[in-house]
Amino acid sequence: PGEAIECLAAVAWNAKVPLSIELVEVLPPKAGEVRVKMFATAVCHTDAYTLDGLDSEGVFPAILGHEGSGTVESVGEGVTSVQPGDVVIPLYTAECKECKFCKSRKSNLCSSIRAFTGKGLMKDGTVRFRCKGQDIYHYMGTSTFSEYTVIHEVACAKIRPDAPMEKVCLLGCGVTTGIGAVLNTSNVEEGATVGVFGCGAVGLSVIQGAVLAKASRVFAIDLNPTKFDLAKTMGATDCVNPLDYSKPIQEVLVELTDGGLDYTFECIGRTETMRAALEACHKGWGESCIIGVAGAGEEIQTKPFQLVTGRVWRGTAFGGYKGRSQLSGLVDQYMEGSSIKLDELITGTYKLEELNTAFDVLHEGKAIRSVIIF
Ligand code: NAD
Ligand code: DAO
Ligand code: ZN
Repeated sequence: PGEAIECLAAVAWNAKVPLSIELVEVLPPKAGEVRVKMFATAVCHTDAYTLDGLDSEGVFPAILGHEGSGTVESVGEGVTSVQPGDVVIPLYTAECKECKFCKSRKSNLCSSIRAFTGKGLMKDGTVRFRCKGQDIYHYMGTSTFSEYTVIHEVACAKIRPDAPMEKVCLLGCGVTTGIGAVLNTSNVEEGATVGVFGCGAVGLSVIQGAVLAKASRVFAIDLNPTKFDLAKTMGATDCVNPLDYSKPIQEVLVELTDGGLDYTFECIGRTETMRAALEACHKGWGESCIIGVAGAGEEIQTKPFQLVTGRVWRGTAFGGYKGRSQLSGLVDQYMEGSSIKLDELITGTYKLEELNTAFDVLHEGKAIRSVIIF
C-alpha cells in the first residue's frame, strides 16, 4: 500500500446542505483494510435520510453512499481474501465469519466493526479521508460517494469480474434487502399472500422476492400511483393507493383479503405505516417485517392484542444476507437469467457532479434508483 490518492468525492459538510464535490485525499489502507476504486454507486433513501439530519448516528463532515461497486486498488497488511483488481461490492453489514452473529444461522448482524462504522470511523478509531486540512468521517463503513474509498476486508464482498458493475451495485443494498426480507427473514411460503408498503427500490424488490417465493397474491401499496406500473412489472397482482379510500389502509386490506395478509413488509420508514402493515396481517398467523428506517427517536405503536391474537412483528437489515458468503451467488443469479431484476429499477444515470440532482429526483418521487457512474 503506497501513498494517499487525490480524487473527487461528494462531501456532506453538514446535515441539510447539498453535497459538495471536493478534491479529497484518500489515505492508503491500513492492516485489514482495502482501498477500492469505485465504478458505480446508487442513491438509497437511507443516504437522503442521513443527509436530512434524521439519523441518530449521522456525523459530519462525511462521505455518504453505501450501494456501490468497484475494483480493489490496494490492500493493507494481512489482507488475504481479496487482491488488487478484484471486483467487489462494499458491505454496510460486514461478515467477519468469527463473531457470535456470524457463527449464528439466525443473524447477519456481524459485530466485528459495527461499533466503529456506526461512528464514522475505521476499526483503529481514525479516518482515511482528508479534505481542506480536515478529517472527513466515513459512512456505514462504505462511503461510496467517492472515486476511491477505504473499507475493511470483512466488508468486501468479492464478485465475478464479468458482472456489469453499473447494475450489480444495486445488490449492495436495496435489492438484496427486499429479496432477503422475503426469502430469509420472513420465509414466505408458496401460495401465501403478501402486502408491500412502499414501492421504491426496496419495496419493488420485496415484490420480486415474493414472486421468487411463489406468493399467490402480491399487494403493492403506495401513495404515488406512478409507481404502480413498475410494481406490476415486478410481479404485483394488486395495486392499492390509500388516498383512494376514506378508511385506514389496514381495514381496506383486511376486507380485500378475507381477514388479512399472510405477510406484510414496511418499506417506507414511517411509524404509522409500520402499524398499518402489522394490523393488515391475518389474525392467528400474519407476520409483518419492518424494513424502513424511521427517524431518530421515533417509536412504533399497536395494541398488544394484535400480537396476543397471533400476529408477529419482526425486522430485517440487509435482508438477513451474510454478504461475503452470499452476495456473489445473487450476482450469479442475476447474470444467469431473469430471476433477479436490476435493470428495470435504474431510472437514470448521472455523473458524480450531478449527485445533488439524483437526491432531488428521489425526493420528488421520480426515481427508483439513480446510478452514479464514476
Ligand atoms: P423510496 O423513497 O425510494 O421509496 C419509498 C416509497 O414509499 C415511495 O414510493 C413513496 O411514494 C412511498 N410512500 C411514502 N409514504 C407513504 C405512505 N404513507 N403510504 C404508502 N406509501 C408511501 O425508498 P427506498 O430506497 O426504497 O427505501 C425504503 C425504506 O427502506 C427507507 O426507509 C430506507 O431507509 C429503508 N432501507 C432499509 C434497509 C434495511 O436493511 N433495513 C435497507 C435499505 C433501505
Ligand atoms: O448491527 O447494530 C447493528 C445494525 C447494523 C446496521 C443495519 C442497518 C440497517 C438499516 C439501514 C439500512 C440501509 C442502508
Ligand atoms: Zn462477524
